[in-house]
Amino acid sequence: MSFKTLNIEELIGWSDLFTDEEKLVRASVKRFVVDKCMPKIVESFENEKFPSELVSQMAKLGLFGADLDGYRCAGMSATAYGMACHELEACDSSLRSFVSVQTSLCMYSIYHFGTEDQKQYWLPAMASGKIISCFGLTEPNSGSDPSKIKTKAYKDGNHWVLSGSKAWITNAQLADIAIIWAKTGKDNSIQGFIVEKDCANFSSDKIFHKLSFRASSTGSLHLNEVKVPEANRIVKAVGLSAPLSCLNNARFSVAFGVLGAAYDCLERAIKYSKNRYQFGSPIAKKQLIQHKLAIMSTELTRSALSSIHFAKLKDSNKIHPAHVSLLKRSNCNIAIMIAREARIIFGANGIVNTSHILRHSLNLESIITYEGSEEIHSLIIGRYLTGEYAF
Ligand code: TGC
Ligand code: FAD
Repeated sequence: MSFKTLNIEELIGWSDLFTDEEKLVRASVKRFVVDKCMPKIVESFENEKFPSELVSQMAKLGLFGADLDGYRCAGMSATAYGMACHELEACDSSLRSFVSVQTSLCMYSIYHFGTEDQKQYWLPAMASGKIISCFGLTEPNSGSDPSKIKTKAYKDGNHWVLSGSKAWITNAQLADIAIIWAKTGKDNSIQGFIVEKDCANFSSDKIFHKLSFRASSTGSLHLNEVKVPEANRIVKAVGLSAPLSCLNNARFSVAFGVLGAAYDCLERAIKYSKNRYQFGSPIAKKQLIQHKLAIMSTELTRSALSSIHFAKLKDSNKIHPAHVSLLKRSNCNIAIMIAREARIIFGANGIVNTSHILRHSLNLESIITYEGSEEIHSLIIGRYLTGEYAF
């Protein structure tokens, strides 16, 4: 009997759901990843060094500010941007995170809450990759609960004076500017500021010994009476809802990204199973291996299709924070399950960096925590379903 196998792409069957532009974005990013990123990633991960030399090419692909309109941004659909994140993370989460932070957290903060002057000044330079940014919300004693941040800002003439520390900040050591969230005024309301790296008394430390996100720059930021001009206050970024709306946006890119890591693990696991012989036949012939592949591909397909559904809602401005929590939580759980199963299929070979499996798993261990942990997203969904606050 002749039998035609299906690849993952055919099984998910999502290509007809993409517009020509979305297909083009995905194909261009995939080509960049295969040609330029994959040859570097093993070394970057081992040397704990983000491959900064790729930034200008990311900018040329329109990845910075990808889903924003104007200001030299590409104005892509949510699906196109999501698929760009998918392809980047098929190589390594650090590449997607770099883009999520620059685009969905920092450029979005300025785009959505900044003055026209701030947008004109910062966004084109950020879109071109000439200005790199980081997003400072988390503090050493305030992670899941950002309402308790301690960083303070007070007004002094035409300046604001900021003091405090931020922890676990992606791009901390690479960034030219940091979007810093601080408490202001008598009511302690949260406010966003653009802090430039050369400001006096502003410093950063690298976090060493990470076993996850080793190819990403992660660090702390320290502000000791840092003077920031009034022109760098993000005027409309007031209240906790401001950083939380930036998080909504970035969680969406994370949700698409992690499926790229899962896709890569599944594709490699299928290929490996066909070439690895044990007990006289390829392990692909073993029912227990096929069962794993069936579960992995079923869950990936479900996640991929629901991601496209929510991207369409995002494009039509109908997306709700509960949708984003559902998608981020579910996709991360599925991705980590797929990466772990792929590692098992690879046996001992799965722990070697050059097999690209365990690196994905280790990165996903961070992603299940950052941008709202698994537990926090359960509680967000639970709150919307019941009306009860259980944090
Ligand atoms: P709560 O009382 O619920 O809300 C305070 C105000 O915010 C509004 N709001 C939102 N607005 C927009 N989007 C959302 N998703 C929102 N959720 C709530 C809300 O309406 C209210 O507005 P107003 O006008 O009435 O004041 O706030 P809460 O203190 O109870 O906290 C809610 C909770 C736990 C959900 C929130 O604190 C949370 O999401 N915590 C997780 C923190 C987090 O995700 N941090 C991420 C840091 S950045 C990062 O990890 C980057 S990793 C690198 C990468 O992205 O690649
Ligand atoms: P905690 O909040 O201390 O939580 C510890 C555990 O308790 C978690 O399992 C959590 O789910 C659980 N928990 C907390 N509250 C509850 C509750 N009410 N009920 C049940 N369980 C609960 N932050 C930034 O601001 N900018 C960045 O660029 C950034 N990049 C990051 C990059 C990496 C690689 C990592 C690992 C983190 C990054 N973060 C960043 C920080 C990230 O957002 C926080 O780690 C995350 O919000 C969780 O905070 P925490 O680690 O302090 O954990």
